[in-house]
Amino acid sequence: MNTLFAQDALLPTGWARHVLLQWNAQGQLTAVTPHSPPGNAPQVAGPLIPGLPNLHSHAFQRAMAGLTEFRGAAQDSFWSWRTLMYRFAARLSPEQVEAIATWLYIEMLEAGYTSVCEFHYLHHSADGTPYADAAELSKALLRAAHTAGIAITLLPVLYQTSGFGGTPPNEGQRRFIQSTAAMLRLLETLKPLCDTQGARLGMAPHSLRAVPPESLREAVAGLHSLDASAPVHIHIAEQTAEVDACLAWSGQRPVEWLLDHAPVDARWCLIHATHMSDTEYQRAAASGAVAGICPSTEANLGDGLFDMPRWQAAGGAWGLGSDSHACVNAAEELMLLEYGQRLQFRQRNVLADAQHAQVASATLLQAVAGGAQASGRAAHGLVVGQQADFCVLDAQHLALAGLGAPDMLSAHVFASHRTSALDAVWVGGRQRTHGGSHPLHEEAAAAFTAARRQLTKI
Ligand code: NGQ
Ligand code: ZN
Repeated sequence: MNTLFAQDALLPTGWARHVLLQWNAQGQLTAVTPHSPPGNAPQVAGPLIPGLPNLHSHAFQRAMAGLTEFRGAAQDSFWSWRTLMYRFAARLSPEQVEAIATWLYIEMLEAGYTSVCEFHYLHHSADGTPYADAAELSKALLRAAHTAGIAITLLPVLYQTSGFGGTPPNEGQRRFIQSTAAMLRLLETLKPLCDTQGARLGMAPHSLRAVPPESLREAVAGLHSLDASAPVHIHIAEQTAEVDACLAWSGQRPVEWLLDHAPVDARWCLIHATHMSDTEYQRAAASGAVAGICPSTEANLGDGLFDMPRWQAAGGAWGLGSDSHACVNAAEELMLLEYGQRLQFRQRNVLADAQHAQVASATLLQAVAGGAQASGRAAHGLVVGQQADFCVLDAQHLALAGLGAPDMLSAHVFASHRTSALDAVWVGGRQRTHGGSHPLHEEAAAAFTAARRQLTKI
């Protein structure tokens, strides 16, 4: 079955009626035709919306969601959370990583994400020595994505120092550390595996704190000689302490420094570009890079708020990530993003745009476009040539029943908080969830629970 009919579908141009979709064996849309008769095509039971690419994930952190919500110091911070996170990361086995990631990716599919960019830095064994197979944990993540049936962009992370100016790494970082040459070898090993699986391979210099200038240059050049269009992601300006340290080191703010010293363009994704000056907003947007925003994690970690109107006025692309997975729900991230702006500017419906008065439609379409760009995948929504990645809203859900299609999406984002109002999710033209649930839901949840029990016993 390579065809579907929807009464309503959210296309990049807006809501359309009576849409017939067709796709080929590669899962690529070959026709998206509004005002069509249904013909023999099976009809979906609710409005169709594009699947959202999740542009930032550290999968293992899903198993520690909820475990850092107690005060441990006079003033807890991002940095005290990070100490706990390192302690957790130090204990993980490859089997546990795979069980956590498999369950997480299933949760993502059930919650409206059809692809994920995995920012993967846990490379070595617990004591910091490399596994016999340097790609051991990368392979575990690729397997997890394959088992769940989510599309993946794997971003092996380069991590070398604990601070600006080449400060040596600390104990907690021993599983992450790699020479640039080792990273380039890892990329070469992974490229054919990713190609076979239909996964995309990119690379992520962790941050300017963790990667010295020469390594940054060499690693990006090495990646692009392997694949000229491969995505590059970097954590850039999440905490004000990081901005201050960068200023002390270089006399420049991190985004400013990056734009002056790296070939930043549309292949790049700036994760947590939270703290930017007006000039940085203008220049970063003009570079073509995507701003990777992670509303629930940025709130959870006390990062600060991104200035969306300023970024949008500068023409900047953006997308969403669930990062630490304190929340795994595409609709909730859209809600939190808008709420942050409302609280900041004391207005309502801040993120509606000229074509779409409904905030949910406007933000979903923009986040799909930016997310697709950041993941380096043809996942730009319901349009010919793109992957058939989409979700069917559950028209029977109490939060949605009886509404018109655009209002159903608004209710999905703003009224169905913490409940799933998705009936089915499709990736590359293949149905991954039925009645809101993945076929491996129970099995994967049990394996995740067992792994988390082992990890929290210590
Ligand atoms: C990470 N997470 O790599 O998991 C980071 C914390 C760091 C976020 N930035 C570590 N949200 O930035 O040093
Ligand atoms: Zn991150």
